[in-house]
Amino acid sequence: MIEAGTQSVLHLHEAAMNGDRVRREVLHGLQLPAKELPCKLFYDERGSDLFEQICDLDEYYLTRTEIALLERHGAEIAALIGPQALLIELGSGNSRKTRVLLDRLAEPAAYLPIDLAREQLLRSAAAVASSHPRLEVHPLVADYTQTFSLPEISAAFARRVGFFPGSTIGNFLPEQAVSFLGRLRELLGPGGALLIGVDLKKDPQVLDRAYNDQAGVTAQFNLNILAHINHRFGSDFHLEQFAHQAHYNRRLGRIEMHLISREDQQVHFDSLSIPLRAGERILTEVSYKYSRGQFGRIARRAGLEVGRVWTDPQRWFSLQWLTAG
Ligand code: AVJ
Repeated sequence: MIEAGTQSVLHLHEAAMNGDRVRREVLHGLQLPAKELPCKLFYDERGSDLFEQICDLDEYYLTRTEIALLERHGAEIAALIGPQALLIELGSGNSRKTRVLLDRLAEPAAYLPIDLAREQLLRSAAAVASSHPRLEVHPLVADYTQTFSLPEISAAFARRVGFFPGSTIGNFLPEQAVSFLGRLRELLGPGGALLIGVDLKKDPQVLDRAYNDQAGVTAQFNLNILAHINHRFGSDFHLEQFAHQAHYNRRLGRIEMHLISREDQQVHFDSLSIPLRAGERILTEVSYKYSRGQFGRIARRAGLEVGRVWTDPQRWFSLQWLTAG
């Protein structure tokens, strides 16, 4: 616990991280006929930093569109959330969007940001705590894609409200999205609600540009997953032997991001030697783009009811208010 004056403002919680499970996940993915890596491994310190740079790119319309929606409809959103809410943010990153929300809320009871990137989580939680001295801030280092439980909060709160911005829900396969949202509904409990950012279907050219920026930041972000894995598991991926590729798969309605092996090569992971052919791909991320109808069906299958949906004039991005009933 970190003390500020006589007031305790920041309580750090760490879920026991199962490093071995992540290792097995990576190993499994590299041995599949179509190789893949878990996209949560993008976010080490450097990856989180690169992602923030992506958010500021001209081509990456998602972040600025979502922030504009939060600003424009903040009063209405705050009224829906109501006073004394416990705000739980999934994948909080730098908490830029949270501030827009928190600043409009009536006496929020506590803020519980969850993220895997420990240092960034602590930094942004500390910043929120110092600008909101009456707010209890409970950063939780955890992988929210796995089961986790919420820490005890001493503040009394009226309801739990989840905040899941950025369209990170698009990283799940639709079936996984249903089960994830279902678990989230249980976690939020009766009276709970979820404010979620959902990227919408649009001209594939706009999408291709958003994931293939001119400055090459997304390429660096994609390649960094290999550096992170090398650092964490002692493997020997050579980053210069891989190329970034991202494209919109119209049939599946999703961006697919790959790393393509530039030549025949062997990668060593644990005691295994993994062969990669020239041109072979490793799938590093999928990012689904939903129509309002498609996402509504996913939410309902998870037992959530779709309330207000806010979109920008171009209908590129949506913020949706889902209730747990
Ligand atoms: C943070 C998962 C929403 O899918 O758009 C950005 C990650 N990947 N550029 C997305 C990402 C490539 C991003 N999410």
